[in-house]
Order: sequence, then C-alpha cells, then structure tokens
Amino acid sequence: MANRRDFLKLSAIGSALGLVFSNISSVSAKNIKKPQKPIVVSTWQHGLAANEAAWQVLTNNGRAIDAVETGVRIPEADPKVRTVGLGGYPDSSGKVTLDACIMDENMNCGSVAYLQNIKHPISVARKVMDDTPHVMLVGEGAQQFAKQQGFIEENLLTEESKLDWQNWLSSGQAKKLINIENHDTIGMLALDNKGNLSGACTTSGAAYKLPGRVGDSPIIGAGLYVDNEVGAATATGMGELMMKTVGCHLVVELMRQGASPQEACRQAVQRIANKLDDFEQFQVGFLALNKQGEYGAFCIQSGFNYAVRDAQGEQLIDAKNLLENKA
Ligand code: SD4
Repeated sequence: MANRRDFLKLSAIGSALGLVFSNISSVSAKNIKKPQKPIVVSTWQHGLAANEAAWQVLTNNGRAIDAVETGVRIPEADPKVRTVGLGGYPDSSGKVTLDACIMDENMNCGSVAYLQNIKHPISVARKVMDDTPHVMLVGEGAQQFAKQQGFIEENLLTEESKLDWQNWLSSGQAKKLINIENHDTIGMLALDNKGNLSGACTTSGAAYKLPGRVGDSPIIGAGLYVDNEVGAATATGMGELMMKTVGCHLVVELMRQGASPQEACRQAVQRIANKLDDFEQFQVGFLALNKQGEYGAFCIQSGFNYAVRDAQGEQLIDAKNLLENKA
C-alpha cells in the first residue's frame, strides 16, 4: 500500500512530467545511447598496469567496485611508484602516511587517512565501507582497525625514498610545490557489464607535507565521487584545491547538468583558476567517466595523462590543459 512518502514522491513525479515531456526529444537524442562497457580509466602512466588488473575483473563479469580495488592495489604494492603505497614519499618528518577512499554504485563509501605501515590502504578503506557503519577512519584508529582485520604492518619507507627525503632535508627543505614530478596519486573509475560505476583513489599524498596533513584523496567529494545515475570523477594534484572546491562532486554535478566528462573537468579546473591569482603555479587534474562509458579529463598545466582500458585495448592519453590556449 502506498504510504505518505510514496504519495509525495508520486505527486512530485506527476508535476515534473510536464517538464520532462517538453524536453523529451532533446533528452532522447542525447542520452539514449548504448553504453560502452565495461571500461576502466585511471590517472597517470601507472594506470596502465592498474587498469589491466581491473580489466581482468571486469571481463570476468566482476563488479566495478572489485575492479577498482584490485586495480589500484598494483601501484600500491609497487615500490617504483613513489607517490602511492609502498615506497611513497614520506612527510617532512620521514613518515610515510597514506590516504585512500573507495565508493560504489549504491553511495556506499569507505576511507582511511594518515594511515601508516599498511601497504594497501584501499583495502582498509573497502573494509571500513563493508564492515563498519562509518565512512572514514584516520591515524592510529585506522591502523588498529586494519590490524584487527588481518592486515600486516610493514615499513613502507624504502631506501630510495629515505635517501631522497634525506637529500631534501639537507637541501634546506625548499618548499616543494606539487608539480609534474611529485604527484602521481592513482584515481580509478570503472563501469562494469551491468552498467554500474565505482571508483577508488589512493596516495601517499604531497611529498614532504607537514606531519598530520591529509589531502583530497581520502575525502569523498574532493578526491573521488561516484553517482551511479550520472558518472564518476577522481582527481590528482594539489589536494587543497580540490578540497576547497569539493572538486570531484562538482565534476559529477556538472555532468548531471549535461556536460560531457571533459567539459565537466574543464569547468571544475576553471572554477579553481577563477578563484586563485597564482593558479599557474599548481597542478590539478580531474578525470571523469559517465554512465555511457564516455570519459574525459582536464588539468591546469600540461603533463597530466590518464590510462584507458576497454574492448579496443589500452591507451595513454594526454589531458587537455588550461594553459595551452593561453598566449
Ligand atoms: C594530495 N592529491 O595529497 C594528492 C596529491 C597527489 O600523488 O596527487 N599525489 O594532495
């Protein structure tokens, strides 16, 4: 039997129908397209190997949420990737502290921040999502939770990262802005065979950050957002700027209003640029995937690329940037 809530919903739908019908021809021309699926996209060159692992899950009829978790675990475990998981650049005191989050097609999400000594923060975030009533655990509490869940503690500061940190210390601790050498967060978005979207984002954050600093990557809405009706977005670069604009949520909302993934990313970058006189000093890159399997990206300055894996194979694409059309 219909209750009051259903009734209110029905009335709202009824009164909206006039509007919907008046727009029906443009909506159908634009939106009724066969979605291109499955597909997975992710930030940076290390996205190629990560996508391949995710692709195996997707082509075995797996869920997007399992694909993105599986995918980003590849760079997390790779000590050569210096800004994710094992081997990530430490903070200014020499500690490797990790941030990650994950979000599925039902608005479920999990996140960890300032997590130490655990190689796969994304899987801890997944456990927060699946096994707790919470969204986010940080620091000591996140580490205790990970241990209870059977994650093994290990030292994540490799000799190479330690040496670089020591050199940085002895160089007078020059303030290191996020430029093309030191931002390689992996953000990954996938659309599975059922047409469901999910995303994951994991990082060691800005190199030599202040102890205790947490960036955008574990913040739902800033470093990652998924709305299964519309699309998904993730980000890389100077996290403070994504936090100030809730950038990934903004990208998804722009897609909801009809923007293509690339145009939504462009507008989110432009929003940042409009607010900051010195935006040219920073890098920010957004990557988006919509419900139809269309993707796009945009960044402030050249250098950001992203990896795509679909039935046609793999690609590494240079994102368009804000400064390229500036004289
Ligand atoms: C952060 N967005 O912590 C991240 C930086 C990044 O690889 O992209 N790092 O601000």
